[in-house]
Amino acid sequence: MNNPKILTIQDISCYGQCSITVALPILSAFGYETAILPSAILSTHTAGFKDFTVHDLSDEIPKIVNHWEKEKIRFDVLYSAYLGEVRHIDLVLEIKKTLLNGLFLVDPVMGDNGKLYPAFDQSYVEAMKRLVSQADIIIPNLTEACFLADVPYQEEYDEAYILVLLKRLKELGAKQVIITGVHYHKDTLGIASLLEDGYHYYEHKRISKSYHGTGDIYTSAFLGEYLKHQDIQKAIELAASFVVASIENTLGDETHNYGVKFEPLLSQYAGGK
Ligand code: PXL
Repeated sequence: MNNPKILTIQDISCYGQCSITVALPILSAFGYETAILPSAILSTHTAGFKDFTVHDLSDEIPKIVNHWEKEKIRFDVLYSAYLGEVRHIDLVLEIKKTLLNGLFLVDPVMGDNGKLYPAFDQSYVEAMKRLVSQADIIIPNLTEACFLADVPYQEEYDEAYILVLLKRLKELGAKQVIITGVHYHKDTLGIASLLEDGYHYYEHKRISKSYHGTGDIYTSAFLGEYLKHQDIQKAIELAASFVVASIENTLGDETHNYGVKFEPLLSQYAGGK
């Protein structure tokens, strides 16, 4: 795709290195024009801070979309991630119909480590199933895959368990499914996918410390790489290397426990289109 115009819909967490503050710099480093539609403004992300503030933007979104429609603005890529409320999911589905002519990428951000994030409940999971059913590519982590597939989350599992998840997510309607944070061995981590040409597993180094926001970095880097190379398997691998490098760049700084320091790596990593 030449000069794709991207729209990303997700929250603005003002502090904490996630969502739009991650997606924009990464996609910009690839050289892509990226418009934003914030679902809500939060003081921080919800996973590691107490008493965060939330200002919902659901009422503003239809006004913005109406204006864009009048201006005949259209997008080649729609990338949705952390939204916040069921209403946002319906708005994204509407925007897909009216403003998108191209790729729909959904990162169904809802939880981690077997649990939903504080803002979410089962009604959000059910709505998210409707969103992923419309997607060309979805990138859940293992927790999100389990909630979407109605499969109990397990710490220990084998390839057969992951294959069930992948197949169920494809049955929901997603065309290609990529699950992050899958491990078959204790010292490695990897990405399992069910793509147009079947099942793949890409294994990489496991770093024992985990940080917030790495899923957002992964999906944003994946999108950048996918648009650049038009090769989904290559994008899966290159995005994983970027996340590993970003985590390694953060290890050792004990004061930094809310996100990862990916920014210093950006100029070398993406290197324009
Ligand atoms: O990194 C995903 C994310 C995005 N936005 C908000 C979050 C989280 C994860 O916790 O809380 C508000």
